[in-house]
Amino acid sequence: MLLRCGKFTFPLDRPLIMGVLNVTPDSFSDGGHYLQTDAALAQARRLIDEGADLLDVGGESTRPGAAPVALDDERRRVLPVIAALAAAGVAVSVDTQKPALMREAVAAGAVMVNDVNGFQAPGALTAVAASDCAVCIMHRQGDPQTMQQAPHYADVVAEVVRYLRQRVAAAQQAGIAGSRMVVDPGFGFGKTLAHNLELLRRLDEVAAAGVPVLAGLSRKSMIGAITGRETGDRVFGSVAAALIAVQRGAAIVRVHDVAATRDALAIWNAVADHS
Ligand code: HH2
Repeated sequence: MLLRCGKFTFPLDRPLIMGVLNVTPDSFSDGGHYLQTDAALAQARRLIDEGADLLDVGGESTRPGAAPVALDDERRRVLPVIAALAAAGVAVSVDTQKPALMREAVAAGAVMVNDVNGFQAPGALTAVAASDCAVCIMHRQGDPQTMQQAPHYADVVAEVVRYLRQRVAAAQQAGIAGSRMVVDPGFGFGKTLAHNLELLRRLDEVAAAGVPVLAGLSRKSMIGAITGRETGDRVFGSVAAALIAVQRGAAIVRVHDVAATRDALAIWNAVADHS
């Protein structure tokens, strides 16, 4: 399986590490640390040196209860970082729900657009269709203001898979080739701990659709609920979760702790039979 991301082509014969770079004041685990462009670029360099294959740059927190960010503010936060990283030859993803910013980010050099809203906003699919960037289509139930109030599913895996299939079909209709697509069950987005665990346990069913799966479990509240640790102290739990996701078919893991994840996946890679 190949993933085409603009000028990059990833063979997906081993799991990829997507490093998280939040240029926000309020992200749940690294908010406020990298709001200045210089600080963001220094962190980006660290993540690449630690072994990230690509970086996901976001300017709007999606944590439960997060306030929406105006287009201009989000633009000011992420575009200079994306442009600088792209110029340095880094594969950059933009984490945004706004079609206007999707276009601008791709023009600035982003090679993936990661939309936690599954490209449902009017104009989102057309904003990316004509480019050659990859798209990450994520499932979520509800919006950040309400999504953790009462998540409900009859069968969380079946419903997530059905939704992702529909969005993949919509993306195909918009002219986006399958080789440019990634899907994501959206851990923590309108899901209880039991839903998240069920999704992780049965992630192979999400992967069975044949579209590469991205899993974002890093430092999330499910890790805290199980380990009893605060966000900054969830590295071991997060690495375990990333490893399980890869064992169950994830092609990309989205993580804050790149060095630790890289080592764990190096062991997995050494043991796995890729012949
Ligand atoms: N999780 C977050 C943000 N974007 N995108 C995808 N595709 N999958 C995810 O699981 C995912 C995501 C939330 O994590 P983080 O970026 O660290 O926090 P915040 O949204 O508070 O900025």
